[in-house]
Amino acid sequence: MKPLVPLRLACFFAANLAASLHAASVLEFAVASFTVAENVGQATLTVQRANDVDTPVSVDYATTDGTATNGLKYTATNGTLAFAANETNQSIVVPILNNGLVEGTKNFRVILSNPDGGAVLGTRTNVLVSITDNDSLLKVEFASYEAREDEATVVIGVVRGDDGDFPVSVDYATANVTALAGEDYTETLGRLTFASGEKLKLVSIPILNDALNETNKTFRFTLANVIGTTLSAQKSATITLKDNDPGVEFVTEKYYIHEDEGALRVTVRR
Ligand SMILES: [Ca+2]
Ligand SMILES: [Ca+2]
Ligand SMILES: [Ca+2]
Ligand SMILES: [Ca+2]
Repeated sequence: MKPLVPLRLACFFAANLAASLHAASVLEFAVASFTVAENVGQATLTVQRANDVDTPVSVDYATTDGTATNGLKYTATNGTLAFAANETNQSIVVPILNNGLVEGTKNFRVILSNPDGGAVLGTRTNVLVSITDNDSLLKVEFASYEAREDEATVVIGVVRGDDGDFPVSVDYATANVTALAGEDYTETLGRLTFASGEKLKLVSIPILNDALNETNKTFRFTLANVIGTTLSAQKSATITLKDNDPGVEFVTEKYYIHEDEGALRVTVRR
């Protein structure tokens, strides 16, 4: 009978130890992945605790780059979450950075570490945050334009497709194909600057008329050196100048004459 009391004590401590292990605060993210649009300002991530909620505990957190880069797509963030007694949820706020670039979805992680106060980490020790893009490409509005040579100008549209929160600028220039600058049109070049929110810019290119009967001629209009967004593959347009001058032609295709008439009158029309 002598060992009875120590055995009882041992059982008592073992039961208490098991209970306290079982009841330890378990800290983890509420979700394993989280999606946020690049223009919403911030991602708010919840860390939750289960089991023991009476004990004050804490846990560290830090972001780490995936395909998203700190300073470009989000702002690196770290710190310590302190759970007071009876607190079951804490939030981590990570600033998300908008831009005008077309880049697809990019991601980073937020990772928990160093649980303190007797807490342990659950299974969701990190969360993958995916940042969706909201921009599309800057382009020439149409791939081809037509104008008669006696029209004063041809007007080319340049359209931006990004969300428009930032200024965008791009170079433009004309180039000869069969139409020649100075003869068929006036060389036109410069840099367009879109203000925030401005979606469309128009470029007028002067057309030069002449009295020559010619075939239709073409020249190109091309964008380059964009800043603030991403340039489309549709960065050029072909402009066709349609001649408006009649040539010289016979009034009819066939003429008949008797061999004894001596002369034939052939009429030519301009
Ligand atoms: Ca954007
Ligand atoms: Ca973007
Ligand atoms: Ca003409
Ligand atoms: Ca002409």
